[in-house]
Amino acid sequence: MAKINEAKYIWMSGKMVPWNEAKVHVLTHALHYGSAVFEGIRAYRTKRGTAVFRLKEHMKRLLDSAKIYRMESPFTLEELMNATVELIKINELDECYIRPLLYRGYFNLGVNPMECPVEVSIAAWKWGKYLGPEALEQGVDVMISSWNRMAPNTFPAMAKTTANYANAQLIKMEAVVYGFSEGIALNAYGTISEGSGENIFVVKDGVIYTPNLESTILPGITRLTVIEIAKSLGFEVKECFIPREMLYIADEIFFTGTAAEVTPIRSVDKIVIGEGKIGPVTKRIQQEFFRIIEEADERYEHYFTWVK
Ligand code: PPE
Repeated sequence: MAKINEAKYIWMSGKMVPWNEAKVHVLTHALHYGSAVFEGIRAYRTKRGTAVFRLKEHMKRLLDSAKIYRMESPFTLEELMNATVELIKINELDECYIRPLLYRGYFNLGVNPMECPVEVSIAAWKWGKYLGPEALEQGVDVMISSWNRMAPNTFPAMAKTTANYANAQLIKMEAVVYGFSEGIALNAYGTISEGSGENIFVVKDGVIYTPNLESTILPGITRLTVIEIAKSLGFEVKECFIPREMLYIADEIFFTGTAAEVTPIRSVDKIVIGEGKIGPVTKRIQQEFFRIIEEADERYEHYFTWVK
């Protein structure tokens, strides 16, 4: 992977700070105890200008994640949304990935985070294809991880906390070391949860399945979008528990995520899925996803927050 594509400014608790000066103290609470929540958002260049995709839903999820961890955001939903738009403008980005972070800052150490101030940063930069340049067309090869997702009532999966990504890193590193693009984790019940940074969908006999919220997943905003798109195209979508072996006999499988967008999976544990390339249902949904964004389809106006 190439080095991060530096932009000019990072928004830090209300100020536009030059990229190289956007620093924290080494005793920042979040650095020691995973006391941070974050988001990943994309802004796209559409035919009607640059727009942030589902910004409100992402910022709501950020504040929900904070609430679960008893963190009070010093900024409102509207302030965070406005800061994001201002940041994209000042950096003169026409498309980018956006990373808001709410974290416990510098004051004292010890597990109890309550006295540490809650700080907020938002960064934006250009980020290419998450699972490699050919992933969207060719599909990716994945493995079932030997690591499970968190058990219920341990680390809440519905909170997008940095702490959850310790588990995600174990899943991702194992997959990469073994020569795969990504790992899929089972949950504590032994059924499918999600990839290290993506939700998962399975197509079997024309029906689309995706793990339910009880399966230990992040409630993905791309997942939600894809469910809406699939239903609008006339597909039946079932949110349910999915057994591991259902992946092997699926007609198609694909990942969804802000970074991964809609990425087909062509093999799992070296078992070829369907024809071993992007399948017709995945293709239809992927095309519709990118069409809505490229055209900034007015029927989906609520998906877009305009930058210019
Ligand atoms: N599950 C996990 C564990 C996850 O991290 C993501 C996003 C998703 C599902 C999909 O959620 P959504 O983006 O709302 O559709 N992962 C983010 C971070 C990836 C990273 O490497 O960092 C992302 O895609 O931005």
